[in-house]
Amino acid sequence: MLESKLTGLQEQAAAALDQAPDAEALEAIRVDILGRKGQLPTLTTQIGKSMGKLPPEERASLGKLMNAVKQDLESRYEARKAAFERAALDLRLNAEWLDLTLPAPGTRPGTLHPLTQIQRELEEYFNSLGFAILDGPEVEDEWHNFDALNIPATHPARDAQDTFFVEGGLLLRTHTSPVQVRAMEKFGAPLRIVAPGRVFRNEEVDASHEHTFYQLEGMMIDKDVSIGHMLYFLKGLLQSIFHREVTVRLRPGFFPFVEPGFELDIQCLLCGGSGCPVCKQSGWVEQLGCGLVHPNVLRAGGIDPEQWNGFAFGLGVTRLVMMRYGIDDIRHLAAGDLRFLRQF
Ligand code: FA5
Repeated sequence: MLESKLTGLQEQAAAALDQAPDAEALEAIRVDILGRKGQLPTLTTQIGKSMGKLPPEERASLGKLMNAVKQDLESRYEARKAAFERAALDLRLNAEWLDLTLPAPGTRPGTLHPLTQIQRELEEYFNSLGFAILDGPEVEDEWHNFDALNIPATHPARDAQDTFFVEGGLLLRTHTSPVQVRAMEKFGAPLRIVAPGRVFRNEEVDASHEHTFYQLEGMMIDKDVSIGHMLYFLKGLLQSIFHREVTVRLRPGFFPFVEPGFELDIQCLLCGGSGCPVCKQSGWVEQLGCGLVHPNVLRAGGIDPEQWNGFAFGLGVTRLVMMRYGIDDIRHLAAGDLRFLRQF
């Protein structure tokens, strides 16, 4: 009677343990059958109590059976538990598996900054027309930045370019025009040069004004150079950058180092001329200053104005980049934000 109860429990518990669907269910079955107050301990206590009444051989065989059942169920439990643990480990290993022999994912190639790209295009254009490309110092002296360009210390034009002065009478160049003077000093006439570079002004920063920006200076000195020559090169320059017709406007402009002097504006390509923050609602964006080189400047550069003349221009490369790519705020170009720069 007690024996059959024991084997009945064994049969039912063995089936439950073997078929437990997961680790949680298995644990619940263990508690129900093998736990301290589980079915097996309860039955064994019951059997223990009535054992005294049994003849000794029966007592011994019942005792053996009790142990065998307990061992059987415990080992089934352990086996099932180990199977679940192995499966969980396999799952994790599969998910976390890493092939260290695979080649590393390729690094993304960088791109040139749009300013560099346009600067190179400009250099290529002028180089193809026989202009040399020059560099000049960013920390300049007053002579090259102002005096030699016909802007003496007392001249009000000095105020037009709010200047960062540094120690020792030097300054951060406010334009690339000092390279005109350095080129004349070094090479004399005739001369065809362009000089790209960074310039600095103590400016109020807004959508179209930076305190640090890029210009490209151009100068040609030869015999009988006219405004017609100058316009030929400037139109070619814009054509080479925009690859399409752009509407330009030439208006008189005052720069002490040219006579006559002009400012060249292009119709704003961001708003098509209807007005926006970049063109300050005017429809036009100032791109460059230009004119025929003033005799005083030729003289300062050691060139005889009776024999030679020429034109010069100073292009705002940063503004040109804005027009070319439709960039609506100059500050994007200096910020170094890769999300912005990766577009180019
Ligand atoms: C000059 O700097 C003269 N040196 C140009 C020149 C050279 C005239 C040779 C005649 C002969 P201006 O200050 O206008 O001129 O600046 C030239 C260009 O630089 C402007 O047309 C504009 O495109 C750009 N520019 C001027 N100020 C800023 C600024 N704060 N931020 C961005 N671009 C600017």
